[in-house]
Amino acid sequence: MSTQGLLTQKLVLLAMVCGLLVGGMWGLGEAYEAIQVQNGGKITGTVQLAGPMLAPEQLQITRDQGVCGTGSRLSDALIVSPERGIKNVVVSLANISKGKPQPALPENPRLVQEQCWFSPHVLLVPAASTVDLFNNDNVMHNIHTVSQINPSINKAHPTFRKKLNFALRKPEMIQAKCDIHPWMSAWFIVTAHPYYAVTEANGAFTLTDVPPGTYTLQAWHETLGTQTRQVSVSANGESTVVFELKP
Ligand SMILES: [Cu+2]
Repeated sequence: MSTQGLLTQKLVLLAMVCGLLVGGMWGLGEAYEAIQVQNGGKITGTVQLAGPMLAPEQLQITRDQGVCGTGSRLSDALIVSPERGIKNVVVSLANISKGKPQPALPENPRLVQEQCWFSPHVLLVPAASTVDLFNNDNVMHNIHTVSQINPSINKAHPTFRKKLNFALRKPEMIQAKCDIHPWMSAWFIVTAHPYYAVTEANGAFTLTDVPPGTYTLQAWHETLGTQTRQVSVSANGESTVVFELKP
């Protein structure tokens, strides 16, 4: 082979390695295949707070008090139940390559702005979906995301436009803020597959129709970070996992 041919071959190889590295880092390139799942199992469990009890942060309401309220409001970033269950933790299978299809949604995933608050705080969005954003307030909002994979969004949401929408195409966890009301915060979890759950107020989660096998189960919380566990799922079986997140 000529020197030039060798060089070309090396460059192609380098490009492939870089592509794999970047793809692996962001969870891309691991194509998910939808199949009919038979004898799927269930993973249930809870996410709990370990260590000292934590109180939610107090957020000061500093603008548009007529609509937004006065004083302070408790953040919904970290909500711990009396039994130490943590709400709004995203629990997902990290390395699943095939399983049930993403469910057909009756309507677009929706995020509502009401009394200067985003609801829900954590929204699961199947990749390639359109998100509907509602302004139920008589004040202007603005949605601002800073993302790495999807285009960032920065849109004013005046009161005369009840609904805005935008597409989120690729899997990524994206924080949304309002530049006008800096206490407003929410998360879009754009998913490549349907094995995602957001924990309830008591920290509970359930994943269903998981093909039998061994998986890495991941729990992610915006301030407490990520924890993973290996979990085996048997045909028609139920596996239970308890995560303990520490500050
Ligand atoms: Cu706002």
